Amino acid sequence: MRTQVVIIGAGPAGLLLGCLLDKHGIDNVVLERQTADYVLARIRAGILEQTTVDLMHRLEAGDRLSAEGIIHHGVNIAFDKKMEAIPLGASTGGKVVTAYGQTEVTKDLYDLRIAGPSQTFYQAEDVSPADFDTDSPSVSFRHQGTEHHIDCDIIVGCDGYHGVSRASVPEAAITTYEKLYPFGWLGLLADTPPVAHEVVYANDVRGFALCSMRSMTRSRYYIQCDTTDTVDGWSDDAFWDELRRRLPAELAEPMITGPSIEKSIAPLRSFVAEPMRFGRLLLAGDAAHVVPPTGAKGLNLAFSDIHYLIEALSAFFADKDDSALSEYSRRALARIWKTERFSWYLTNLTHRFNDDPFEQKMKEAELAYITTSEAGRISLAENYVGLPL
Ligand code: FAS
Ligand code: PHB
Repeated sequence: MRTQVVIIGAGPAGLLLGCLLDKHGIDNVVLERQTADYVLARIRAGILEQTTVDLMHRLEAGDRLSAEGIIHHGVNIAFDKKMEAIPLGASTGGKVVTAYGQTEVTKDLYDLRIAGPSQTFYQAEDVSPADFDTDSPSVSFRHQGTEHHIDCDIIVGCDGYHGVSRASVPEAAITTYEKLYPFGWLGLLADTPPVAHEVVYANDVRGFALCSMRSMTRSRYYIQCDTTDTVDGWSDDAFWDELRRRLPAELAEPMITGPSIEKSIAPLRSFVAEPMRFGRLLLAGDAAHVVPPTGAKGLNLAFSDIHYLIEALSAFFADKDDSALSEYSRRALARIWKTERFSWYLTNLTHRFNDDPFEQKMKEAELAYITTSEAGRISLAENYVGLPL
């Protein structure tokens, strides 16, 4: 087999890139190790920056998003049992964010992909990129018992934090930065009306809590939990009781609870790999960086990588212009590091994990500052809606 681009991973980054390459008439193959059902069932992110929404419309894959997405003009910060609203549009020239699950984004891209001209192999086993330090890279894999070998010009690793792409790069060629947080997020999805129209981040003495949604009848909640916690150790009732304890009365009292339709625990880490190009192998999305979900940035950062990458690949294949590919890493990392900072900042500010009384007083002062100062609110808003591309 031969193609121009092999994409490893059919998560949101891989599918977005595959669909954009189709639109640009660049041959490509996507290799995904899981089944399509498995990928489409994953419950993850929920808040989209405008740049992400724009990319979906650029592909004409944004109709359901326009119909079902919930526009948020603000975000809420709760502490000391009171809630402060931070307007987004007022201080960012009208920018907003949209509540629309990553699950739905992936489904919309999947539907577009399978209707397109290019091949996507699900349940691709032992995917192995090779010779990406030459002008003739290739990828081998097994599918339904048959060994395959694809010669290509470019390999893009969109295979997430645990993928094979970054792991295939010689250790001496890559530098990684990582921070593990001493807590996790226990998430619950329920067919109950959201307790608030816009996202609420709560810093309570008992720990962090987050109130979000997938629609006006489906809520998404998270509470900070110990890294040793297990889903089985949290009954639905225990989750709801703890969530309400961490919220101001104006939210806790009217909250409608119900049976969970999904419950999971996610570890929190900050991670960046530099650079993001190794000859003819490029990394994008969680394969290159991970943020704690506190800033709702993981999915959006994956999309901004692909925004830079499709420009570089179009120039490379149109004019054999390698300079744009060389610029990819620098352009993407500039936005990645600023977003890593915001996600790390908001995680530290809203979670309880350091018993140092002085640290706690600093957090309380910062919360008071960003909710009462125009400059503080603008800074939080411009990061939350997403920094310019
Ligand atoms: P993904 O990890 O989504 O996709 C990678 C794909 O590559 C997967 O389908 C995987 O099966 C495949 N793959 C891996 N290894 C392979 C191999 N060797 N061969 C072939 N395929 C391979 N972000 C938020 O903004 N808010 C959240 O609340 C949030 N919650 C999260 C919860 C969890 C448990 C995780 C893991 C992430 C969460 N994120 C959240 C971040 C998440 O949304 C990611 O940023 C987003 O999925 C990134 O998309 P991709 O880069 O496509 O990576
Ligand atoms: C979500 O809706 O899943 C969500 C919202 C905001 C976050 C993280 C996750 O910061």
